[in-house]
Amino acid sequence: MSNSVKTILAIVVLVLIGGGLFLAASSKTNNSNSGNKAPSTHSTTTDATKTQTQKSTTTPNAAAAADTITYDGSSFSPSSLTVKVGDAIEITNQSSASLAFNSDQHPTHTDEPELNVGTIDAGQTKTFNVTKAGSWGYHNHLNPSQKGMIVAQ
Ligand SMILES: [Cu+2]
Repeated sequence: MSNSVKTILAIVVLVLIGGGLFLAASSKTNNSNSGNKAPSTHSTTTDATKTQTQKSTTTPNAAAAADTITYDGSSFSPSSLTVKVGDAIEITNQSSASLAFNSDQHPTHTDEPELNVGTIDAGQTKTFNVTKAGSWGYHNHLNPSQKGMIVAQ
């Protein structure tokens, strides 16, 4: 009989230990669940940040379409154009004559060679980029008194 009692006590002890381990495991699982909730909140915040980043990336692209210079035969408009570094800039020749769009200084055109777009026929548009920050003068090489400025920030 005493052996049977010991066996029963041993089983009870094992069950209690097992139950304790189960509870401990359960509370760990709960902890890890609540631990998972916090990162998922963070990833939601990250997604929102990504969306904002994409929006702010889209905005300069939309503004890039407005980075245009027009030439009417006597002057450039606007006379000074401010852009973000790397933005595409369109130069449209609205005159009835050819335009030679070149960087200052005339005649070497070495201030900012990215502005050396060259000949733009009447009615034509060319696109270029300025990848160096600064204030860059340009002119019509065929009539160097016709000047303009691009400010890249
Ligand atoms: Cu020139």
